[in-house]
Amino acid sequence: FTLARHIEQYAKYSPSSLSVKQFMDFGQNACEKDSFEFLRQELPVRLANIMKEINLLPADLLRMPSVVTVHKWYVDSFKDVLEFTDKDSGDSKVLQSFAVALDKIRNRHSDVVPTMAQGVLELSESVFVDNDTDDKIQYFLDRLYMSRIGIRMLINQHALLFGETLNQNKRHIGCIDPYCDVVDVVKDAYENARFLCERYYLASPDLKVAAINKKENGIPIQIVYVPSHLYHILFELFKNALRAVMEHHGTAAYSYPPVEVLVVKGDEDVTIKIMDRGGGMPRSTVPLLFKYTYSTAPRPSVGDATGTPLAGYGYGLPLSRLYARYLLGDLTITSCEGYGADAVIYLKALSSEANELLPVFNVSSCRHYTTPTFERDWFTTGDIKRLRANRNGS
Ligand code: W6P
Repeated sequence: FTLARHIEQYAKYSPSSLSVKQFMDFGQNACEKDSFEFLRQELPVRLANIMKEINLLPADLLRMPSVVTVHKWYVDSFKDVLEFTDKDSGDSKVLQSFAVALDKIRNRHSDVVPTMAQGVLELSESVFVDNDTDDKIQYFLDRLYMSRIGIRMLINQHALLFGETLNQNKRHIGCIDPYCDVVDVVKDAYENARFLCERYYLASPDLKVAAINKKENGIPIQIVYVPSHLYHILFELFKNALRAVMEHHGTAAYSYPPVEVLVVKGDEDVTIKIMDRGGGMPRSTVPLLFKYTYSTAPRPSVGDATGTPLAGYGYGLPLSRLYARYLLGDLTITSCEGYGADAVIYLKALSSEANELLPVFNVSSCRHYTTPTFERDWFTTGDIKRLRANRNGS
């Protein structure tokens, strides 16, 4: 049985999407053997599904050294997990070597994001990237990174629940906090973003938080969630908001308008709205904020951990939106040009509804790579001019 055949075999299965509630039940009731038996099937399924898509990338991109490297990591990890297919799950030595293998896999993939960014950069420096290719890259990276978030979640849960991690928060079930206090995470993320802002601008806007918990009056807004994911999203949004305010008002200003945060718990959603008065941006810029092939500042090279404080929108916003969407939430940005911008994070209020959103490789996802984008069915003056120009062969 060749590697390619194994990939075909596992890619026929769809990834099993878990809810936060299932992660909790599993964390409280399952033993290491159960977890091992689940993961040795589920990890190859998730890896094979995304590997099928790597193979469909535009040929130019697939040739880039960084992309070849990332592809190789997936092949190696897929092989590593397959080693356990026929092992005895009752043998504690097997369980121990599985834990070691997972740790190795996690470390191997730690730089997937900057390495893919490097690959995209290599591509744009070697050939002209047309819109079609650009769309395919966007589609693929969203799916690759979402797949990666899910795989790392599974590996982290196994490691935290059955590994010998010391001083772990007693309340947590793996990386899930059953009583994740949203306002606490907001304040924590703001304080750390403010620290960077102070270091760079020697000043910073204040934070104003309001929490509305109508249904459970007076009780803090708590959700069953992965606090590290929420922190990641909030920290990114605060860095952007603080920078916008500082740049818009100038570093010599006497005072700055605060960044205002509203946290509201409803029946279906917990909504976190972050409002800055940083001057906003044109409406046409907003969709670009979520593109991997767009950045307002040159990106630091791979391995450069220093970066600039409050650096340009690298992959921070598209990744933050993936973290929000991973458990069926969302992230939107609305601009009021000349005034400021609002970022809104939506999270599921109920853990039973917070299901993993995972990419599936099938006929439909395959089509995204193989068929060119649709012909436009809305027209405007500029399009007609471009059409005439094309017809004249210019
Ligand atoms: C801006 C640009 C931006 C991105 C993300 C969050 C907040 C803001 N504010 O001006």
